[in-house]
Amino acid sequence: MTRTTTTTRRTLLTAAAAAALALTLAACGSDPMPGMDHGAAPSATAADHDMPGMSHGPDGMAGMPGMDHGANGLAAEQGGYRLEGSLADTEYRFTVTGPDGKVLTEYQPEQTKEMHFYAIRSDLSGFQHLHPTRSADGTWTAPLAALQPGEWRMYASFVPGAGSGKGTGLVLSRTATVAGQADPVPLPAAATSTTVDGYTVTVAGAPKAGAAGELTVTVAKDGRPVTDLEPYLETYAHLTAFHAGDQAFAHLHPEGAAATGAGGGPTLAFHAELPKPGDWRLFLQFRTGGTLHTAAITLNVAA
Ligand SMILES: [Cu+2]
Repeated sequence: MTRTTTTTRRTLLTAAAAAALALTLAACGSDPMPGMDHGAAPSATAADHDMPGMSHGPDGMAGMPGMDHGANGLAAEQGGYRLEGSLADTEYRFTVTGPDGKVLTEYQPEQTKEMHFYAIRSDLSGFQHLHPTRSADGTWTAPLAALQPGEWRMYASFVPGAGSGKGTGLVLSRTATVAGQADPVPLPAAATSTTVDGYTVTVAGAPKAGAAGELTVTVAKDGRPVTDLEPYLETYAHLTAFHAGDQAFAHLHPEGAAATGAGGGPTLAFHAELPKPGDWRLFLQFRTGGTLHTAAITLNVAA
């Protein structure tokens, strides 16, 4: 018979909802908007691995085999749909090939658009979000603003209107290199608020990686709540996020009904499900007086 050892039961207090985020307040540095930087347009070269004219190749090379699911926007191919693209100067031209090997020409609009396109540099600077045009043969053209030299990732977010994945949203991406000396922009420290065009944007919520949570965003101007947000893509704010390090992508959808008329704000709630811990760069886009504003803020997501 052995003596029973005394077990000390330690109750670990889970810091359940430590209300305020464990985020450090930013040094309030006015976030540069590199995407809007129309400085020296570097000559771009098509990325090494983004060879145009390879649209019918069977699943080879690019793409991330074995990462069909949960690729977080980092794969060039998913569910049989494959992105091919090339960058020439600041124009990114691309196609999506469907499971049948043919260029996809049918799409289901989401948030009013058949295609949502994003570009971001590997240091998460230079965010661009645009809606390319499609020609009858299925080729998309995205006219980008100036791209600083460096490694970029181009994302196509869409809902196929044909094929086995019809109706299921996909985000595919590829990298592209812009020639020139790349000057890395340090990722701004995690913060709870930032300013853009005179608006102060405050983010609250403490999402955990891989778990459903909520983020709320409050918009103020001159110390007063903003209540005249206009609909932009059927929402009062469009929120996308990119993971520091690997550029994983997330689109945070607003909770509640679609925005129909002007008068949104000041607080907007988003369903947050960020798949990985660490820093994420959030880009919040909202419209007032016919002008689109893009606020950028870093959010740290706990494991
Ligand atoms: Cu879009």
